[in-house]
Amino acid sequence: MKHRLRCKLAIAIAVAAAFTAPAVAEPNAAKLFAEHCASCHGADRLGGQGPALLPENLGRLMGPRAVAVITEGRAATQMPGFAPTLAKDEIAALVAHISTPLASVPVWGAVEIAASRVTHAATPALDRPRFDADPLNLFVVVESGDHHATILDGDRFEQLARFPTRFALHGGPKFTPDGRYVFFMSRDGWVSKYDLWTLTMLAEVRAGINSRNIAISRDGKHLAVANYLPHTLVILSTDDLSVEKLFDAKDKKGGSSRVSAVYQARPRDSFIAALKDVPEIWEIATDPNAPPVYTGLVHSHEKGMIEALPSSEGLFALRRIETPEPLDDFFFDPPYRNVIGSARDSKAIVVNLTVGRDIKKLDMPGLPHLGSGIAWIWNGRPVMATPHLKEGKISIFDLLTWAKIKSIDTLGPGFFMRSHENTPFAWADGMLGTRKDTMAIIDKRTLEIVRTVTPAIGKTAAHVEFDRSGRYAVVSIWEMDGALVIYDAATFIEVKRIPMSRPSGKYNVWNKITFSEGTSH
Ligand code: DHE
Repeated sequence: MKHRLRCKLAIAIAVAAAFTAPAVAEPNAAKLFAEHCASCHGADRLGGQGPALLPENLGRLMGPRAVAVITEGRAATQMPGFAPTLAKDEIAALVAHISTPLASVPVWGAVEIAASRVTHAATPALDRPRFDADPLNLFVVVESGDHHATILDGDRFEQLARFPTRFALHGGPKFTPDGRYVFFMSRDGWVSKYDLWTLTMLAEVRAGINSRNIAISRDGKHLAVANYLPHTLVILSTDDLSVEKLFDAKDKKGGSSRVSAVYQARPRDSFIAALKDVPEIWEIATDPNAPPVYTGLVHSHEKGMIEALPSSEGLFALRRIETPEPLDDFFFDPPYRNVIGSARDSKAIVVNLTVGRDIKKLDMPGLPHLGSGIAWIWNGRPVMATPHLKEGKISIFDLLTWAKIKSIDTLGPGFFMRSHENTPFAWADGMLGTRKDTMAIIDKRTLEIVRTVTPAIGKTAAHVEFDRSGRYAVVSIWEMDGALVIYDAATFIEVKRIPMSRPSGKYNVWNKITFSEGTSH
């Protein structure tokens, strides 16, 4: 009897065990992060090639939006979609992980920046470069594949120097007005000063933990660094990279913001900064004699006397321009009177910098890449053209009426568009589409595509820069075993091919220091 009872009990336990679902292990977020995210975003989540992944840096990219980005990837960035690799609960765990504040975010103020400074070499007094190539027709090529930069003689297209850079440079390097020094910035905040006359790295400083881009002042004396982390805009002396000024990026109500980019507005002798999370654009004087911004109360025609911001004047005087919503990805018209910035809901907003307010809202579907826009004169009128990140189109706008003149269909969405004042053609890549190996060449007079070139079948073609005369167009094959392909800009015939490691961007000294029409500034 006892034996039968024991048997029944054993069977009952076995049956219960069989029907109890095995304990499901929770995904290990930290391990997943280390495996899939750390190589780009940093093991400490403080950023590297990708941005820092901290709640204070993610802004609008929290919750479901973060799930969507991890699942599908992010257009126009290096962020891949993880749908094929990660399960839904793993993605949810990662989102929870990156939404958790760090126990402590490192302080990165003027003291830390100064302490990070590294001097590599002294600057010799020279009256000419130590080589015989034209110093104003050099190309600086950023090779993002193995994190190097190459200096090319732009007449012979021969290498003068090649050297390692910091990890993941981003944005255009910036040149002093005489073309002697070039400054680079890495996404993890390092700013490097390189002497193009001696082909030597001079000094470096870490100006931020996660940085966006740099701009140089009109007189070449100051370098502004836009930071996502911390929320600061740092101004360095170009002489010795010491900190001259550090702005906490806060709007007038105290709301903190990432600084998404900073630009030199040459005719205005100022820097213009885009704030990602607050509805303000900043203008910072780089003229030591800049007039006061506001003092005390000012008069408004609509509201009578209104309270103004604290006054500031002279070098680094800060002017805040309020906008209807935060704006990003800027295009400036050539006189720097107006800036167009991307807003939400497929809109762009035109802000007049002279009067300091928004003057127009434009419909801009298909995610235009305004930062890559170019301007020229068409039929006597100033026009701008911009590629779109989500549509195979180039849109052309009249810069006086803001009316859309034409939409040109291309083989796919692209990232960069470039031209030069001495060529009637503009070149646009299609690197975000299925025909990523093509470059559309548009006649700026007829607004028609006149030729499509394919530098290497199946390989990404991107980013064009011209030599100083506009005679040659230089295209990147954006692959680890990539190359620069040099075309005759009039006949579109290839004249030379130079192997390089994912040459992401190339910058001609003359075009940059003269603010050539058709290139980035
Ligand atoms: Fe860039 C320039 C912002 C992703 C390569 N990119 C710029 C500038 C800004 C910007 C504001 C202008 C800087 C200047 O004038 O100095 N880039 C952004 C983004 O917000 C975006 C979409 C998302 C991000 O991750 O930051 C982005 N950019 C990329 C890439 O994924 C690219 C293709 C590869 C990479 O290296 O990260 C890329 N961006 C570039 C390059 C320039 C650039 C090569 C300089 C172009 C020039 O001719 O001046």
